[in-house]
Amino acid sequence: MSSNFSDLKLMLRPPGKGIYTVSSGASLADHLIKKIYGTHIAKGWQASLERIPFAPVILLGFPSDIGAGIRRGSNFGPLLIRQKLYADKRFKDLLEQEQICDVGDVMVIPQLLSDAILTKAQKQKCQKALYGPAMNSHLPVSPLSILEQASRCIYRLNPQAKLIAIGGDHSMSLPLVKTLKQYTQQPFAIIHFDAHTDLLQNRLGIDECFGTWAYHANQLIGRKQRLIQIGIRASAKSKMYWESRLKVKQFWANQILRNEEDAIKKILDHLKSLELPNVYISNDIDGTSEAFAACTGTPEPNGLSPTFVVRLIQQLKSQWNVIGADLTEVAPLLNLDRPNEPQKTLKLSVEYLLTMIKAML
Ligand SMILES: [Mn+2]
Repeated sequence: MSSNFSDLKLMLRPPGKGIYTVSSGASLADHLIKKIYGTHIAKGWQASLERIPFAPVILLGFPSDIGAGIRRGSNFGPLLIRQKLYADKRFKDLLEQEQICDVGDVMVIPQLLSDAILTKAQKQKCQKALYGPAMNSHLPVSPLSILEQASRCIYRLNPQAKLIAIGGDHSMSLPLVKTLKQYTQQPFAIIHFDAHTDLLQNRLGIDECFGTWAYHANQLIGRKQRLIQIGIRASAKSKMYWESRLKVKQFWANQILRNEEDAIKKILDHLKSLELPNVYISNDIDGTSEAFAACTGTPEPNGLSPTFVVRLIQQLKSQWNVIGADLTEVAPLLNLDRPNEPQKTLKLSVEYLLTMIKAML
């Protein structure tokens, strides 16, 4: 029990502090953290960690974009989304009612991806940098590996916990699915909103990244059309190719846009046919049309509408146990030249988070 707490305290940082900086950008995080904890930061964060065993929903930030590969910037997702989230009365109410606790950010060394591709010597050097000279050789150092271990610590402290993670690039969903697979007794389906399939087995020889997580997650949950991809519209291969080859289920954006009501019914009918009580939601903001959320690394036009995404998530709540969720690829510092961006993307991100949190309560 206590080692889970002490490990989390080493691997995580207070909200907004997972991005390492001593000068540029530091004031943004300082401003957020002052808003959350006032002047007693260490005490306030400690109190949040101590609520893990009792909190129905646990919020965790993943400020890393090294798993992405084209336009980066989602490392600023957790910080800038939280600025808006903490200003929202609905979120403040959830905090006050102790329905949710924010345990902070994964501490990110921005040049690292996963420990699996580090040399032993490099890992030791980073362990020393992150955790000091004490013997902490059991602790990982790369963002994806820390996320996996931190989520395990959280489930050990609270097996009923429902984790909601703010990214960060989409590679983050794989460690979360790995942990759920380990700690959830029953099989589960994944509702995956995205313009892209993310179904490569590896990308340029890298197994764990934004373009491959769904391939591995699909393997982990046992295929059988349990991975349900919604909003696909930028794929080199056809729907038939992916569905027959990898036994996923896809609902492409063009089909959904023809009749949203009918699409929701078809998706829920498919989910029912799986006869699984549990669902994980992975929400890549680029599943939503570029018109509503341009601040992302690979925006695509003609995508899902926010009302469709929200309504589908709301309907899941009535019949399924939503066991966890993530919001990924929000990159608020991209497309700053567009009118009203990034405020529009951030505002929508808050709506999506609140909808997913409510679906888990
Ligand atoms: Mn995507």
